[in-house]
Amino acid sequence: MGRTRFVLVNEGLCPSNSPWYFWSEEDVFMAVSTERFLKDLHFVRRFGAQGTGVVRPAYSGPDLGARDWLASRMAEAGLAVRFDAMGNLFGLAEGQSLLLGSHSDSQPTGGWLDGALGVVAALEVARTSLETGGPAISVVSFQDEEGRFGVTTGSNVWCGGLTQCTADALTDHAGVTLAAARAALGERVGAPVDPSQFTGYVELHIEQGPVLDTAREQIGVVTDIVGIRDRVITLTGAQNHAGTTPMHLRRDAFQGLSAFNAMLNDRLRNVVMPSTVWTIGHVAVAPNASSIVPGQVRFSMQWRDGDIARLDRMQSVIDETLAQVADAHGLDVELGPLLGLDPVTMDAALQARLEAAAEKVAPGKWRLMPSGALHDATNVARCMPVAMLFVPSIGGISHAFEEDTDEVDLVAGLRVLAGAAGVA
Ligand code: HGY
Ligand code: MN
Ligand code: MN
Repeated sequence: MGRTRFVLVNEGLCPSNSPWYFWSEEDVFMAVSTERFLKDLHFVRRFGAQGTGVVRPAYSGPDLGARDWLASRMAEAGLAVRFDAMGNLFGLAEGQSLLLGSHSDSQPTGGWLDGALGVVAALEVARTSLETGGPAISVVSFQDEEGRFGVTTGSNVWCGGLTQCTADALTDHAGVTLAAARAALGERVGAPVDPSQFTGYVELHIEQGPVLDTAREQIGVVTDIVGIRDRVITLTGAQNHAGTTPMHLRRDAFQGLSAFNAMLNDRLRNVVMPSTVWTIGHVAVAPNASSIVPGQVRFSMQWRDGDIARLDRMQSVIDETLAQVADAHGLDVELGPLLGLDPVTMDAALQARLEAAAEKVAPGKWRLMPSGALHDATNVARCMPVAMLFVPSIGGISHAFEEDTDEVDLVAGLRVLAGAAGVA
């Protein structure tokens, strides 16, 4: 798409003292530069690029490389750059400002847009606002949203949901502590960034689901974000010879996990709604050898729903089923710390600004919708008004190298974000 200069002309979205105010409504323009936005978005993709996706786990070389490059672009735009102790990267406007952003770390095998889209779009809106004398806009790329160490740890610590001390003790699946990993930040770390300098937070993100793509719509204005519970569970039995140990004498940890999973799926049916999800996404079998009865399995147990009471009921079913399986298979159960975030509702005023901008940019092609994915906005809602908007994920695919979004939809998301931020 060539360089297109737009100014979004409309009451409330483009101040009447703007030089473009006399344009008619159908001449929808936006001062943001779609070319510069897309160029930056494809540039950040290079950090950790693998096939069409990225491998940019928190504190890895590619993650820090991307953060350093984003910091340089923030500085070029005239924003004050600051890394906090967790590695959250801020581009700060002067005085009170609206905060826009997302995260730039990725899943172990991540998509190129998950998080990065929101950070680069925020940067484009902020620098356009500086160029056009618009409102004060700050930018953030939160660290470890993808939970290498837990659940959205960077924004969780920043908004006071998790102490630095507790976070530092969290480990990744390889046993590396967050404290050891964040030491790689080195001299980057500056003074803490006080959340009270921001009037609110708006995050543009890909939907990571099939709703918008299936409906051929461009924009989702988020109404609320589901809650999540996540813990690592270890089942320990007895490692033994796979040829000489009779089946009825085995204390096979993998058989225990297999029985647990089957019973859980059956029992949760009475508790869940169609939108409820639960996942065993990470499994480590020890010693993981063909001729050895598994003595131990360590697995992640994650569940999500929009209702706290249902999350609690699911936890009871999980705990009861674990106890029964452990008893039947002669296994010991070790429960890791229960991590989680409660469901949050978006701020009505900020959401209304997104709705108005969506109606201008994508009339008839936007909808209100909940978020089944978790986002930093959940944590940020602890300390300021928040709102979110989505653009479609092609095929509903995310957390995979195939993740993608049509360029025209990426630009629509940028324009709605700018419109809601009052940048024209
Ligand atoms: O898992 C999530 O929902 C987010 O993409 N980290
Ligand atoms: Mn994300
Ligand atoms: Mn993600």
